[in-house]
Amino acid sequence: MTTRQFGERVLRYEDNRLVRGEGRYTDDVARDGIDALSAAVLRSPHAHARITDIDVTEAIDVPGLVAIYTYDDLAGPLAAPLPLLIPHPSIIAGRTQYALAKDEVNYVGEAIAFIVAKDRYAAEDAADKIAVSYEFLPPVVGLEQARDGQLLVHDDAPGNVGAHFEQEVGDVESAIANAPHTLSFTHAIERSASMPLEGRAVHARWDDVDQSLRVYTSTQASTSVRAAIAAKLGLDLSQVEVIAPDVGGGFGVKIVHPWPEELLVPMAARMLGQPVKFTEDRREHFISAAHERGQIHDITVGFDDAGRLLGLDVRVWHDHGAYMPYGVIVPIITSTQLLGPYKPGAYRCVFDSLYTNTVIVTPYRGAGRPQAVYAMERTMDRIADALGLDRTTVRSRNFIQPDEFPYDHGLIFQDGRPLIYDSGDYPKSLAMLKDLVGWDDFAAQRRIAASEGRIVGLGIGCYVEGTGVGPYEGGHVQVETTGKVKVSTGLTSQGQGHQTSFAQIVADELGVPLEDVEVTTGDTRRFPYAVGTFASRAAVMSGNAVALAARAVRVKATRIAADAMEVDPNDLEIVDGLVRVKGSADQSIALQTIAVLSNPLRYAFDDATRAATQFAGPNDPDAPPVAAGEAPGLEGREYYSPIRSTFASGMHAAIVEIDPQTSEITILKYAVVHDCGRMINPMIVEGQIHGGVAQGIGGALYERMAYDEYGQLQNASFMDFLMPYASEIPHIDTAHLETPSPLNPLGIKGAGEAGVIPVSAVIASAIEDALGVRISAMPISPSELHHLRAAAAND
Ligand code: MCN
Repeated sequence: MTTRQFGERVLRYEDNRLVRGEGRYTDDVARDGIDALSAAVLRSPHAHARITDIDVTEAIDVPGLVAIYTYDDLAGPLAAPLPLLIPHPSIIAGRTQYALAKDEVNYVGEAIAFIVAKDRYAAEDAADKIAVSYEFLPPVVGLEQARDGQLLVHDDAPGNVGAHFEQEVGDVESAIANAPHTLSFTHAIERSASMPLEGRAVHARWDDVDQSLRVYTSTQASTSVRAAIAAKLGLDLSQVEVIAPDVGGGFGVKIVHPWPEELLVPMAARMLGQPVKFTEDRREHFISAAHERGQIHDITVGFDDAGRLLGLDVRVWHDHGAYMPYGVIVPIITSTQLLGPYKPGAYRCVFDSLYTNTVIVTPYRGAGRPQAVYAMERTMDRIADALGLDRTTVRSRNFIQPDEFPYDHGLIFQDGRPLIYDSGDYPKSLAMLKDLVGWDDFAAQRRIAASEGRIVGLGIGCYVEGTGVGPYEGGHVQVETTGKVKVSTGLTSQGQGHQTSFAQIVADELGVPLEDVEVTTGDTRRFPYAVGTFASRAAVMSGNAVALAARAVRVKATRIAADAMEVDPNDLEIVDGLVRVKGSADQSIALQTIAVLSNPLRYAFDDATRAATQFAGPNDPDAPPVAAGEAPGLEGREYYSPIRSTFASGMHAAIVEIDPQTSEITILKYAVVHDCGRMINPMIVEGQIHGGVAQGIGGALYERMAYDEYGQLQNASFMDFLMPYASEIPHIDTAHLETPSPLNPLGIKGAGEAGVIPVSAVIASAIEDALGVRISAMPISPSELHHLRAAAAND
C-alpha cells in the first residue's frame, strides 16, 4: 500500500549527493570537456568618484589576456542602466547601475572593467594594470549622513531621498493625542548581508550553429535571468537557455536579476565564440553583491491603561545603498508588515529610502521584516514596562482573534493588493510558546540563578509574515513509459529541499512510491515560465502548481484506463501506481501501461510494450483511442496564481545569560512556535526554521557591515565579519500549529524565512529583561553591552 507522504518527515533525497561532495555547481561546469576562459572584474576602490579616463595600454600586454571590456564596449540595450525591477509610485529618483560604470562610481566594488583571460590569474594581473583616473567626490556613508543631506550621492536625488512613502489607517495624531499613555523612542538595525557558501558564479557558451546561448548561473531565478539576458543582449528568448545547477545557498542575494556579471559573461562568450566563466571570491561578495537591514525607526505609540494600542506612528529611514534595483520592496515590507499579530488602533507609517555610497540593498532572508518585528516587539515590551504588566499579557490583549479572519488591516501590501490576513490562531501560539519555554516558571529560575551569581533574562518576539506572493508559478508532471514520474517547475532551489517536498505532493496525488518521482527545478529547458524562489513562495506556488498538474495527469490516466477497461471513469481510483475499479484489485491497469497507451506510436513498434498493454497497436480495434483533441503522452502542465498572499506566523522566546564581568551573551534556551499552515514535510520546515534562527542570532549578536567614513568596508572577510558557529547556536525547541490557508488547494503557507524574522527582537527583549537596560540598536556586542551597563549604573 502506498503510504501518504504529505505531512511526513521524509529525509531529503537531494542531500545524499551533496554531502558526498557530488554536487555540481556553476564553477564545476567548466570541467565538462571544454576549458572556459576566466573573467575578473576591475572594481572601484573609491566610494564616490567621477571616472575621467581608463587606460588599458599596459594591461593588453599581460600574457594570456583575451579581452578587456569597459562601458564604451557595451552596445544597444546593454549600454543602458540595469532594470529597476519593481517600480513603485513612491520612487522619486530611481537610480540603477550600469553593467560597467559609465562615468562615475558610487560605491567601493562597483564594476568598471570586465577582463577575460585564459585563467583567473591572468585576468587579475591584467585588471591590476588598468589605470583608471578619478576625480574624487565626498562619499555619503550611513543613514545619519544621508539624512543630513549636505552631501549628495546622486545630484538628481535631493536630500538623498530615492523614495518617500506614507500609509495611514485612521487618524493617528488624534488617537495618540487622546491616549492616556504615550511613549516615543528610536530603534536602529545595522546593515548585514547574506553569506551563501557559494558566491555568485556564471558560465556561458555561445553556439554558433544554433545561434544560441547556454548560461549556467548560481541564481534564485533562472527564468528571470534568461529574460534579462535576452533583453539586454538583443536575443529572442528562444535563443537563451539558463540553468541553475546546484546552488550553494542564496538567502535573497541571488534573486537580483541580472547581476552585471550575468550579462557580461554571456556577452563575452558570444563575442569571443568561446565559453567564459566568472566565479566571485568572498571579498567580491562582500563589496559587490548586496546588503540589507540598515534602518532607523522613530516610533510614537499611544495606549490605554490595559496596554491596548490606540495609535502607532512609525517613521522609517531606510538605507538602500548606491542604487535601487529592487525599488523599495524592503521598506514597503517593513511598513506594511510591522503590525504583526496586533490590532494597532490608528496606524501611520512614513518612510524615506535614502541613497548612500555603499553596496546596493536588496532583500535578504526576511526582507524588511526583522526590522519591522524588532520595532513592533520592542514597542510591546516598553508598553509592558510602562504599565508594569507581563509582556505576554500586553501582547495577548492586542492580538487579532481567531474569529476575526480574514482580517483586513486597511493597508495596501507591496503587491498593490489589500493586506488581508487569511488565517491564524495567535492566542493558541502564545499559550504553546509559554509552555515550551517555561514562561510561568521563569521567575523561579531567575531567583535560583541570582543566588548563584548568574544573570539571566527571558525574551519574546511575535511576527506575522506574508508568504506565497504571486503572480504565478507552474508545474509539469509526466509519467514516463518506464513508470518513473518526472516533475519540473521553473523556480530554482538553493537548499530548501524542494525536490523532496514536491515529490511528496506528486507521489500522493498519483499514488506512486516516492522513489519513483524525480523533480527538476531551475532549468529553463525543462520549464521556461516561472518567477523565482524568494518571499517563501515555493511551497505555496510550485507546491500547488505541481499538485494541479498531477491532478490533470490523474484525470487523463483515468480516462484512458476507463476506455481500456470499458468502465465508467467515475468508478476508478488510483492506488499504488494502479488505476483500478474501486475496491477491486483484479480490474486494474498500471500507470506505466497507461503512459505507454497514451503514446500510440510507441506500442505500434515495440513488441514488449504491445505485450504489456495487451493491444496489438493503435490499429487494434480494441485499443483505446487518444481522445479527439487530446495531446499524446501522460503529462500535465498547470499554473497556480494566488488571489493574494497567505500569512504565516510564529512566536519565539529565548533565555539568555549575561556574564557579569565580560557582558558576554549566551543563549541558554530557544523556543519556537510556528504556523505555516499544512506542512508538506515537518522535518524540512524545522530545518528551515533552525537555519533561520541561526542566521537571526548572527544578526542579533555578531554580523554587521563596518564601513569607515570613506565608504571602505573594514570587515570584508570571514576573519573580520563574525558569523556564529554551531557552538553559538543553542538547541532550538520547535512546536507547530497548523492553521491551513483557505487561499490555496493544499492549505500551505510559506516557511523559508520565518526563523530569522523575530530573533533580534527576542534577544534584545531577553537582554533587557536580564539587565534592566534599554537596547536601542542591534546587533549588540559584549563591549557595547558593557558600556550600556556602565551608563545605566551611572544614571
Ligand atoms: N515547506 C513545507 N511545508 C510548508 C511550507 C514549506 O514543507 N507549509 C517546505 C517547502 O516545501 C520547502 C521549504 O519548506 O522545501 C521552504 O519552503 P518555502 O517556505 O516555500 O520557501 P522557498 O522554498 O520559497 O524558499 C525561499 C526562502 C527564502 S525567501 C530564503 S531567502 C531562503 C530560504 O527560503 N534561502 C535559503 N531558505 C533557504 N534555505 C537554504 N538552505 N538556502 C537558502 O539560500
